[in-house]
Amino acid sequence: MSHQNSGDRVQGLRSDLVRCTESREPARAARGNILGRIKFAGTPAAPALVGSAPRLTTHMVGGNDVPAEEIWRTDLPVRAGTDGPAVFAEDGEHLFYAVRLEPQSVYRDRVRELYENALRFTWERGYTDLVRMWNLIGGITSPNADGVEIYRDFCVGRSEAFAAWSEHFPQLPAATGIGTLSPGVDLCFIAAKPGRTVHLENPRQTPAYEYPSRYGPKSPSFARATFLDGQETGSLFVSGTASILGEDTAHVDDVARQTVETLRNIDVLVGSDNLGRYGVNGGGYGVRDLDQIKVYVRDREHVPVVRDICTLVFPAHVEIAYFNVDVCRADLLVEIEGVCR
Ligand code: 3EB
Repeated sequence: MSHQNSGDRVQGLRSDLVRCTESREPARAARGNILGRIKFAGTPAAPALVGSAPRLTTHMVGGNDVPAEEIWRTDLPVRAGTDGPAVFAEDGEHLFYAVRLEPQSVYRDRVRELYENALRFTWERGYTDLVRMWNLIGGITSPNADGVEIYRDFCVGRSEAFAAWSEHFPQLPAATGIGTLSPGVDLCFIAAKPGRTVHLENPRQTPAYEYPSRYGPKSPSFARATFLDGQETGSLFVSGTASILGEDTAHVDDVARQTVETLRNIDVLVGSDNLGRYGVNGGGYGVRDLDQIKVYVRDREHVPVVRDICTLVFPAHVEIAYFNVDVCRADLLVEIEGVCR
């Protein structure tokens, strides 16, 4: 399979990650039509159409931190709308879909329903290939009303939905599963028309969907990265990545070593050897090619050390947003995601 030489290239999908200040309205600055926005805010809010573009709001910014917003743009004309409580926009090549699940005593059944509705909607509009999903989960490592950790509770419902839709969506995309600062689940994703995606695993890590049951009754449903073919070189969406080797957390209680191991995991994931295994041509990437970076840090006092390491590794011009939120295992101190283009 070649992803470099097809003549008929679809228009690209671009994103910006911007810090929000009141003096700067980022949405008006850049060219293109807005497909979707993810606002990392100081309070939770329902998804909404804002200036006719869908926006997910998630409570990830506390105290004195500056809110951030990720904006997905396309060159194609966009049509936006609602699907019950969900908002969406599509450009004929890409779909952005966002929905919020209010706090539940037990999440499983409502997560399954939410995901099934989303998958049905996506399939019916012809976006057969999932590209990138974000699962932003309040109280992610706290117990639900039955004493089950909310992340594990969530994973059961998500897994059941993907099982029910496995004939339509046989492959899992890149994803993030991370904590937020308020109860409830914020979900959004990007899907594409057929034939442009390749989903990748990491040779250093057990596929998440094969994690053993000691990490939860149903394994997490995601791939380590998804390549989306497009203009020029395409985009490689890197899932939330942590200091996991095989299926085990490495460097418990050492945030600096967890950060370095996470960066090494990303380096191998996006490298030419790994891309070659999946028939994704081109030179491959290194961790320094990661852009639109989000760094999630569990403990506020760890932010400076994580920031220092990231500042050394990533080029100065790259946008990096730091969020002080829980990670999905109590012993994971840091998680990093981004996009290589
Ligand atoms: C891990 O590698 C860390 O449940 O959607 C990363 C990315 C993680 C996505 C998800 C979870 C998810 O298992 C956690």
